[in-house]
Amino acid sequence: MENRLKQIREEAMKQIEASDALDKLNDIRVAYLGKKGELTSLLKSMKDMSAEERPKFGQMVNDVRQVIEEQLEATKTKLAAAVREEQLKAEVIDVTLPAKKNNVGHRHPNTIALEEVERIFVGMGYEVVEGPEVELDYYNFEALNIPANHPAKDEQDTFYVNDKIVLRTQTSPVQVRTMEKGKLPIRMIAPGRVFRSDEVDATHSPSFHQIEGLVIDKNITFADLKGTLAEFAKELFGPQTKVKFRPHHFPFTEPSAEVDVTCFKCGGKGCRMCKGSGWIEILGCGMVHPRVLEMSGIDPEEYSGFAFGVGLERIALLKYEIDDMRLLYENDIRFLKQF
Ligand code: 2NM
Repeated sequence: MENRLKQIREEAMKQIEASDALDKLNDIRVAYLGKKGELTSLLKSMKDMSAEERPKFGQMVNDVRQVIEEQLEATKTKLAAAVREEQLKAEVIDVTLPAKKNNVGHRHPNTIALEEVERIFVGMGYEVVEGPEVELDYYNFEALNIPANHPAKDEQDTFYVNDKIVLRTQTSPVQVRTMEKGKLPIRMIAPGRVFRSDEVDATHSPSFHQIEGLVIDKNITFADLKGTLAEFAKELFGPQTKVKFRPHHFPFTEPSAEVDVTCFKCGGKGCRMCKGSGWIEILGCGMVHPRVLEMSGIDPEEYSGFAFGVGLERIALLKYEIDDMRLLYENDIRFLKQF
């Protein structure tokens, strides 16, 4: 019996040592320590022993059981550590690999031009004010001294929501709303989207952007307007830039003018950019019509002011030498990332 016990112990130890997986260890446990295992059947055969032999042998069997259990436990820990080690090796991350390239977008040429214009006027003390794109006929036309029979009010030119509501055709309604509030003086620009019922081509779109400016204070003269726009042109197109005012007509200003700047490409000699003339038209302006001031509750005897409007796309096309406005709206990344 004792020999058999020694044999069981050695066999068990050998098998445990040779096992290379956790489930094999469990098989060994069942085979030796389980209900029908080797040690259990040895214990059962103790019934044939004498009373003094029995406790001694029982103790020996228990010692062997304990040794096997301890060895199983130690091997289990060792194997589990090995499995974990394998997992870690398989999941290893090479932190020195180059990162996945993150495609960062960038500003649209319209946005770059807008921020440039805003920077210039904010630098001169102007506020940037926004307003609704869907506007009352009153703010878009009537309050700007545009009469009911004016061609700009034709459905050919203006998108009507109904007979009182339009998609704004300029951002001057924002100026009117600001004047109505009654806080003077005013130094503001109103950038934003405007709508006109135009066919799409290289220089037209039914939806484009304008930046309009307005200054109202006591003793504002045409000289202030000229000085302001001359400064603006120099900041936008370079210090050599000169401006030229040509008489024009707008219903909301009197007198009114269109403004040309010397071609920033040829300096005024004449080139492809300015179509040989040396001048490029950039904006419309004038002294705010006394009736416009009056309608918004400002006394034209006490206050005067000037206003101007520039097309944002026109500036972007000029500044970045883009020859077709449609490119600004197609969102082709190969185009957009050039600016
Ligand atoms: C332009 C040209 C001239 C203009 C007028 C006003 C207002 F509200 F004060 F009457 N805002 N903007 C104006 C004047 C706009 O765009 C070519």
